[in-house]
Amino acid sequence: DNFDHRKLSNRILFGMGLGLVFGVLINLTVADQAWAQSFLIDGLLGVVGEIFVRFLSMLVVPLVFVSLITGVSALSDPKKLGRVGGKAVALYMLTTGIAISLALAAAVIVKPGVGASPEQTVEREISVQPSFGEVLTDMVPRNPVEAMANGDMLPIIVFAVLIGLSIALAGKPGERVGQFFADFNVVVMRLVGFVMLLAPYGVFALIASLGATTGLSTFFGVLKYVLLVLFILVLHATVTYSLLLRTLTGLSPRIFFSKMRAVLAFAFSTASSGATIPVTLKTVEHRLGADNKVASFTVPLGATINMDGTAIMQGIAAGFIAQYFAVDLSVTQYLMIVVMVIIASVGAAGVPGVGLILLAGVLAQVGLPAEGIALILGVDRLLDMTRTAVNVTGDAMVTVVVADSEGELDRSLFNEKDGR
Ligand code: DAS
Repeated sequence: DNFDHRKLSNRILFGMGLGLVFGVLINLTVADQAWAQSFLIDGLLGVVGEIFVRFLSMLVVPLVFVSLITGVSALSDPKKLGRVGGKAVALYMLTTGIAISLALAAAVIVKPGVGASPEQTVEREISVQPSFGEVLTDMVPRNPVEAMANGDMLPIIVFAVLIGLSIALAGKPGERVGQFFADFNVVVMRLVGFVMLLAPYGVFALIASLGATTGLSTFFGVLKYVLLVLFILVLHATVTYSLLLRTLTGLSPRIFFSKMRAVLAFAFSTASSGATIPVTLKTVEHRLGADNKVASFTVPLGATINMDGTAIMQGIAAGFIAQYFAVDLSVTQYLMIVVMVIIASVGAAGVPGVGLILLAGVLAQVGLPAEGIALILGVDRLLDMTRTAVNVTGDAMVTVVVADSEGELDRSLFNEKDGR
């Protein structure tokens, strides 16, 4: 590794703190002045933040493609791949099921939508999410290069797994190609390290622009909704994941979360599970001890199909909107919401704001007015950042559990104090 993780994590958190102070200062003093908007917010902060997110996104497709081929081709037998995939999908569905159930229970008990008075709504185009059948057919790329160009994660995963499997079964030529990808993987991982060195500056800019552009007034009318989503997000991440990690592996959740600091900071700052994949992958492999054979598959898969944080927001938002429009949801409708949210999270790519767009499909399924989304639009950026951090935490936790169950987790590295 080309840097000290602990030092970097602390510098990233410092960058976030400084960014928040700087952003709030701008918000309280000059945010309403044109020069501040153009030079400071859109200029300096916007440009630095966007460049940082692009550097991360630039690495996602090459890293996922190369590490997945490396991981799959290194697997002793393809049956193991099936077990790893099966366990990962089962755990991803389990944690998302728990998440949406917590969310709906909370919405029914707390009733955030009753008596809410959100700031005026804005119209927004509502895109329909893919049907389950489309999600399945879209998994097979018509043209793998097109899938890579569009950053469609699932077809890239399918293509890379097939390549990896054929390398494992192709004898001598396979060995040579496998070695090439293994070396390439080391190179791309090294590049991830360099990009991570930019992180303190990148997260500073991203958090500062959040602080500078968030109008507190948008929160007042829907504060119960915001606080309830944040509460359930933290509850799910700390309780559900800790319980699963402890009961399924006996490993310490405290060590897990302390080593996940940098990943959480990236996910929160970028609000994109996809862009955070390089950092999630590097962390689960080099600090939590999960072997690439497992992590290279479960991390990109999780970033795409496992979105517990998103499920929590969508469950509470559905409850909020139903209550706001005084619609009494039946048990069947609640079950429909659970099914739709889980399907929506499978098809969604881990990019900023995707949870809110998919919410339209969930609402439509249970006959709730899609314009209800406009009620919670203004506060969604902060919630998106937080739920993305939960999404990636779930991906990392499941990766550690699956790796451990396959004997592919270096427990001594997991328990090693930080600072490697
Ligand atoms: N921002 C999405 C992600 O990257 C989550 C969401 O929009 O709900 O996971």
